[in-house]
Amino acid sequence: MALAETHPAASSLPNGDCGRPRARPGGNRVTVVLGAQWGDEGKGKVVDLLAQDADIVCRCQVRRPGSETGGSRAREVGPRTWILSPKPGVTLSSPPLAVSCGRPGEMAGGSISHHMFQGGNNAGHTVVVDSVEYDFHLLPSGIINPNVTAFIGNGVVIHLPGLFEEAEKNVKKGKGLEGWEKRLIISDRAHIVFDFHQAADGIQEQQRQEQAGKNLGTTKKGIGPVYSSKAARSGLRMCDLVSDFDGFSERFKVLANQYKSIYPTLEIDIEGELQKLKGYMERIKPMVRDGVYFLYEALHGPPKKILVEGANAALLDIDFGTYPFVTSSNCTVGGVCTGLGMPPQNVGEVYGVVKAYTTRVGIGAFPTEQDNEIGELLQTQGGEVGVTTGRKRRCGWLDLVLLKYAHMINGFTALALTKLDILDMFTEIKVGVAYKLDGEIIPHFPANQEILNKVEVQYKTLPGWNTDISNARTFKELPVNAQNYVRFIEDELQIPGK
Ligand code: 2SA
Ligand code: GDP
Ligand code: MG
Repeated sequence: MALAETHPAASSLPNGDCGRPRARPGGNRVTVVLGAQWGDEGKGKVVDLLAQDADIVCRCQVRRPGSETGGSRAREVGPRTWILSPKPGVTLSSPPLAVSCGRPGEMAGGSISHHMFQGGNNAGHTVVVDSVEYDFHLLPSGIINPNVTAFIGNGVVIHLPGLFEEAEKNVKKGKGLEGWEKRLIISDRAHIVFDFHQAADGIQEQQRQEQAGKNLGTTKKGIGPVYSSKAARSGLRMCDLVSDFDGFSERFKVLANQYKSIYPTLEIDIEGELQKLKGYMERIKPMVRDGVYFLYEALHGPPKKILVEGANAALLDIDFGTYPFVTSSNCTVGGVCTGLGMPPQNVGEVYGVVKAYTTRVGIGAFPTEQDNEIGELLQTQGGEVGVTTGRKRRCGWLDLVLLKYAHMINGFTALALTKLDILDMFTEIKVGVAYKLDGEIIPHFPANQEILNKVEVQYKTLPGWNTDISNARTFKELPVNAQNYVRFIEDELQIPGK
């Protein structure tokens, strides 16, 4: 596999799908960025890199050609190789893997978004643009760019007070968010998270703790309850809110009363809530559009570079994650089509974002977890704290069994490896390569959590590099042991090149 040696300044995105616009039979293709572990891999940073020249970032940002926020620039350095400059950060690439070893915040300046086709304000990250720190949860952070239109797809669940609070908080911090309402498009099919969904999330967690002795460790943002309402066909969507407020009010009352009967301690001021929702309705109405037609036009209109970003990650996927310790949406590639309303043939590149070690926030099995001083070191050096809840993230070694499983589901066409610099201080680094059960290697990533809890991990130990790599700008500048770590991951995962 050829490694990047030089970095000509040809400004472009790293692949054909998100590179320079050109007409495509069947329409434009979207470039997808997905978390490959338990979330917080640094998807935002990768999106920032890819978004430099993108026209649309889905959940979704529309960037018009030529627009910039003065931050990092993606530069093509060969087929499927990329480097980010000028701010530290990134990338040292060997196709199809991109390696990032910058520091948090430094790479910001361009658009960074956490959100898109699924999830809600459970996800979150901090973006630093021109030394101003913004917090994003539901809003795609690309909205900081005045030339960007952000699109929130139908698979996303929206808590309206949370959305406005997030926008207002960020507006106060700097000029970036001014006029954000004009740059946001929300699918009319997106479901609404009500305050009682959030309250019910808290009650459910308390009940789990009392009844089962443990909870799920949710963010209490109402994610489980609102997706339950959606599946039960009693949920309310943006199109209901903005079309006929009387009809909406009737259905809201029915749903609120259902919740009150399920959770007798739940207090809901139905009339007060409706009054507040009416206020939000007036503000949100101009942003609500038919998301299917919006995206269809983007896919079949003039050639565009479209970027789709997933919230959360493969192992938190409702179907493929470590159920029941998962979120309530599909964070894997299938969710792109159902969460935006587009056919699979328009899916182009699929980037799997992989942290150079593993973290998990919340409860659930974590085979390579290091509940010891190694884990503490990763936690402190990596600044591993939940952006939404402030919880410490649990930390452990990289787990290739898990990553191979995530790759089977997502079919990654490229990997982006982040936070390699956090491993700088280790003299030796372990990587989980197989799981054993009762002394026998098991050939798969188990679905059953009791089994996953019991597996014994087989590790390969690699020598560390004990060098500060945060200023490295090319793959060649990485210490040889760091290069070997990267190559080992590449070889093990065998993400196919093009
Ligand atoms: P939920 O709230 O119902 O989606 O929680 C269910 C599980 O999903 C996990 N989850 C997350 N894991 C990593 N990062 C997330 N976002 C925040 C962040 C987390 C935070 O960016 O740091 O601030 O705590 C996120 N959101 C949900 C959650 O821990 C449960 O295991
Ligand atoms: P996301 O949810 O996947 O977008 O990730 P988060 O933003 O929640 O967490 C990733 C954190 O790691 C962020 O604070 C990033 O700024 C930071 N980060 C991303 N890439 C790197 C890297 O290469 N090195 C370091 N030190 N930090 C990074
Ligand atoms: Mg995060």
